[in-house]
Amino acid sequence: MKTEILKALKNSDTYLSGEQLSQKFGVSRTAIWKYIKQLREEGYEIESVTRRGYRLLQTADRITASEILSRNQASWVGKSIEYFEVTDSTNQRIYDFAEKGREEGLLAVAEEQTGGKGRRGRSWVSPPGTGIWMSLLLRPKVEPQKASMVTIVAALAMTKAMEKITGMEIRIKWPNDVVLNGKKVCGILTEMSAELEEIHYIIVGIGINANTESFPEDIQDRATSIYLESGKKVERAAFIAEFCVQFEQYYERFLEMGNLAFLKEEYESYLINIGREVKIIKKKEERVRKALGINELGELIVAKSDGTTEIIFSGEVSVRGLYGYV
Ligand code: BTX
Repeated sequence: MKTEILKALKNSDTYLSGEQLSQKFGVSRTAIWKYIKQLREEGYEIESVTRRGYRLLQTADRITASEILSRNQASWVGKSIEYFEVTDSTNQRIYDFAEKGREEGLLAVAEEQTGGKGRRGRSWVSPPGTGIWMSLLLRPKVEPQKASMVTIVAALAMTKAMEKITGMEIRIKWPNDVVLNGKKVCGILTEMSAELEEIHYIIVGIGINANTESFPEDIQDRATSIYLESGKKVERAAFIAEFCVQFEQYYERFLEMGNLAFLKEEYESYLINIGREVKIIKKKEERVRKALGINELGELIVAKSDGTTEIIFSGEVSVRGLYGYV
């Protein structure tokens, strides 16, 4: 209801009276007033003038549940949203919700993370108000070995969404970095709770540097944002909604097929290292190989100098360009 009221206010260039809103939505004027109050608490500036009604003054770039839900055309991904002004990590929030039995498709979003997590114990810089820090809860009925494929699905869905929203050329650095002009614009961290033969749930955590204006010195050379590259601010809620639609399509297809053969070609068309030499780094050991593409499990296929091929599994290695991040 709150989302519907927000939509109505957005679509109206004039005042909407409490009476009009209460008739339109079939609830009392007091109920309307309560929803308006909640929207104000979420940061919306809603003017109210006696005998005229309510008017939305400005739509800040918010990523509240109402803001995302009013745009999300997906059928189940991100149709239930938990919003946090500040939290340690949205992956942690989804973990707690998952343990309480919450439904697949639940999305947690935060304006700011104080303990944003990267892979293998690394941290993710998540300042307030500029990025998109979100995590999605999934409960796929597939074997635990297939969980890493979900990361590939998410990376491709994110790339498509970003391409659509920005019109820019987006690339993927295997397995799951989304790259803009040679720098990391988005990272994905997939975590799982499983038994030997069964997945309880998967948490797909996604960090997107949407409108970030600057980065800490130690990551400046590798990190970028859509704003820094395009000079334009992104409407974050619309972006999240687009991702939900894209992800749902690819993910459902993945569940149907049971592997990634259906997206291999498309994923490879975005793969930044394809046909190039890359460094495969495993702990302190480095090997130089030529990246050929991915297989239907989402693993990287590389060639040695003698032409024989090797399969790289994402779990324990990093892939870098010969002279830098890509
Ligand atoms: P990763 O391990 O591939 O990347 C982490 C590395 O990237 C860091 O060590 C640092 O060098 C660099 N880095 C840190 N912050 C940023 C940033 N904002 N932009 C670009 N580079 C950065 C990638 O891990 C997975 C990141 C997932 C983040 C999401 S946010 C929502 C969810 N909640 C949570 O705690 N994590 C995920």
